[in-house]
Amino acid sequence: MTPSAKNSKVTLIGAGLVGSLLATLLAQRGFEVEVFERRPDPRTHGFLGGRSINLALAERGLRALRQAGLADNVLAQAVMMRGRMVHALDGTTNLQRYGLDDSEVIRSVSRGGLNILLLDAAERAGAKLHFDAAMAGADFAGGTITLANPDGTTRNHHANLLLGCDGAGSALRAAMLKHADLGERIEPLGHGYRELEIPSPGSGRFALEPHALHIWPRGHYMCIALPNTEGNFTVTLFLPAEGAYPSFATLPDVGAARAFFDAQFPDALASMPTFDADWNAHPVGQLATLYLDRWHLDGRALLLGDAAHAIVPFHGQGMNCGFEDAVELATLLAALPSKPAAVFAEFERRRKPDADAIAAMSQANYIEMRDGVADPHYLLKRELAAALTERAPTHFMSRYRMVSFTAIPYATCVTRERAQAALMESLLAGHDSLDGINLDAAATRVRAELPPLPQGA
Ligand code: FAD
Ligand code: E0Q
Repeated sequence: MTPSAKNSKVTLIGAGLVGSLLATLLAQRGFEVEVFERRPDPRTHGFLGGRSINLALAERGLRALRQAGLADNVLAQAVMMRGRMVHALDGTTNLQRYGLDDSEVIRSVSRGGLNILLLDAAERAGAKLHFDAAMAGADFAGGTITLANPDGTTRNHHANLLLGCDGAGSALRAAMLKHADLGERIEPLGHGYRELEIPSPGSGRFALEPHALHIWPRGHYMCIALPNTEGNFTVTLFLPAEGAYPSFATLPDVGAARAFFDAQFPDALASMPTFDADWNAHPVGQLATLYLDRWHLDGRALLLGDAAHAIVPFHGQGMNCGFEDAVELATLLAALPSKPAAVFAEFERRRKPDADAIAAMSQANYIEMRDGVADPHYLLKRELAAALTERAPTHFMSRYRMVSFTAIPYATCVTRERAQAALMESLLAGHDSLDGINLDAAATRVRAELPPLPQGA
């Protein structure tokens, strides 16, 4: 514990995934942590109406949880996913492994279960949590925030150092924007999502292969399904919000939706007995990328996680990236607790290039997921990448593996991916199979032309 962190007070807005982990990490380092969360306590009130929503946890997130001493507890509630199970329209399936072997897997975790585990950890570490306490405004000069009570009344609270973990629609960001031009830019994707369910056929069994992320790519849209420990899958349909059929606007009622699923996802629909109720009960979520030029207001307030850099979900990295943020910030703040302005500036300097990089890779992965996975040139590149990985493992690693199974900074993943892709295109020029390519000579070129991969990352 850093002695100078003792008695340093911090106020967190939002006890979601990033806020509850950051509260734990800071309390473990001796900070006096207070957290204000808009929603009621999910440990006593249930989570999101009891719906099971899950998300993919990869190496970066796991490392952050290890730092907090929580990795084993989380892994005990997770389902391993070895790869992408691609479902073609004719019902045939094909597993594309994510990594080289079972040491390179991602995990499906329950959002509610993970949040509850992190809230318990934050409290154990000494953080004070306040629920039903929505931040409604901030007086940065006076050092107070206004909190809205559920009954409509408000109260003021003293808060010197504000850390905004309040998600994509951040109230702290809105308050900061009244004082400074943070260069906010919100880029809507134009596609939305709706969550559905494939229930367990009974006794904890699974209707589909449990150890995979299922994906039904259909060109301009797709469905995915992630397993839950209870034997059910959470299904997410990603679809244009409006425009020509099919879009959410052209599926005005559950009858139209069912006809669409029957034509495009017949095998999935056959396992969805609650389709009608799910379609009607769950709203369409919107997707966007959030960019800010600045994440902080001097030494008074800092944004992190989705509040600073919300991204589209197609690489499964939003939480993972936010967890990296939490570790980076806790480390910097513990080293220099009396210099928040310097810490915030350094945090932004370190994390902004990586946040921009994962934003770009996540957008690119939507295109790759929804149509690329079936494209012959894409499959040929995958084949070549596998051959080069085997022959030059110190110099060649697919972007997916760098992002999901290492902590190589996201910005470095982008530059390496670019160099690797250019080299692969040059190796594939004039070929439509690997047959005529001398793979050992190709590997020699890889070692000569690409810098070695960082060790131990
Ligand atoms: P949030 O989780 O949104 O938490 C914000 C918290 O702040 C909430 O508890 C909220 O109630 C609270 N809050 C809001 N306003 C206030 C206020 N005014 N006062 C007080 N509290 C407030 N990421 C992955 O890593 N893997 C995945 O597979 C993945 N899949 C995804 C799928 C979808 C469809 C979507 C939309 C996202 C996905 N993500 C995934 C991204 C991930 O959900 C986010 O990156 C992550 O939840 C960000 O955490 P956060 O704590 O910053 O924000
Ligand atoms: C993962 C794991 C929502 C979502 C979450 C994900 C992934 C995808 C497609 C989606 C990316 C991939 N992916 O399979 O390449 O790895 O988290 Cl849509």
